[in-house]
Amino acid sequence: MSADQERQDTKNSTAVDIDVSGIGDEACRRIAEATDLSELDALASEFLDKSSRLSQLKASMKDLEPEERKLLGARMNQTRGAIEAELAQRRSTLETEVIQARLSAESLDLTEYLGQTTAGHAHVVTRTWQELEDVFCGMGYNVETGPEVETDWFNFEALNLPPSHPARSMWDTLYLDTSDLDGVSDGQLVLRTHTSPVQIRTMLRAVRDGSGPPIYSVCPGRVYRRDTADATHLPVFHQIEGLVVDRGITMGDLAGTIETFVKQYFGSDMTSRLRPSYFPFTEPSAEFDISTPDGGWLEVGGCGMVHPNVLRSGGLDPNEWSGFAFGFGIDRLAKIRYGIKDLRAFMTNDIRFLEQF
Ligand code: FA5
Repeated sequence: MSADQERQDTKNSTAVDIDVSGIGDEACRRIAEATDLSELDALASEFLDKSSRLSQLKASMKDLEPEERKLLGARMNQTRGAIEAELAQRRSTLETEVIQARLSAESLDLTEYLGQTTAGHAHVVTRTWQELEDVFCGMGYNVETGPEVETDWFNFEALNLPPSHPARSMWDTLYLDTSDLDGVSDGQLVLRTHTSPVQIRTMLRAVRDGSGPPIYSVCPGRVYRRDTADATHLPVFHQIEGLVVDRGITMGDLAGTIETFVKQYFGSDMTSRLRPSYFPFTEPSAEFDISTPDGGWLEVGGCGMVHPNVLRSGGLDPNEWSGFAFGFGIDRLAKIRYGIKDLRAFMTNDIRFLEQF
């Protein structure tokens, strides 16, 4: 090869090399500046397709010396690799940006700012429930719970109310449709009409786990009746049940407990009285009333000495143990305490009513 020819080839190979670097630099710069995926796709085909400048340069290398072709070929592959890497990195950045933009466009702002900074508080019935628990816990009572769906046995039979006992009509009962339940005959499941079934559950559990008697417990909870809502009745309301079982418990203990509770909850100038009444699960039974400032009396709940048959249902020997029980309506108590005229106000969820308490 002549010196001239050699100089010419060197010039050619250097020119190709410069072009390759220039293309690589330009490609990387434009890829880094691409603002969306379609622009990136266009750049990928501009710089890597068969018709790209790199491919054209490759074709023009056929006239170079093998050694130079090899060197430039390697350089070209390197540049191609760099462009591909730049494309992949930019693609991943742009894809992440697209996802983030979609997420922030689709996210819902569920905070409702009403321009007020006051916190809410528990419903007045819930607060009354909690206050009652506190009073009885302060007197040494435990808090018990029971299910709202009860068996006929717990709700009635174990409480000395066998099937077709006339006193069952004292509670307008909601029965559950059990036709889909294997082995449960109709009329066996009820929405509990009172919290008294928890008396039985408490005694049975105390006997089973050996924790009692003595038993001093209260059970607040929701109860259900087929009562039409009016100023003094709700079909779904709340009761608190009290149960004491110990040795030598008398009606005097019951009266003293009620009086202590009334003074603790309503104030020391309030008093209580018992009036004879009838409940199948207590004998003797009474209604208890509290005094009103105008000298009258308000009925609050029922109570009495636990019937021997009820103690037996709870697994206890009535010759050894005696006890008293009481049950009253939490909603009616809140009504008296806060001077509310109509029980239905508790159910309306009218914020103007609720925020007064
Ligand atoms: C009972 O439910 C008895 N289990 C109470 C009891 C327990 C007596 C232990 C003896 C021993 P009664 O059906 O009277 O009794 O209901 C008790 C209280 O629940 C009532 O005094 C009243 O305060 C409240 N109450 C009854 N029905 C409704 C109603 N529909 N809406 C709101 N409160 C009610």
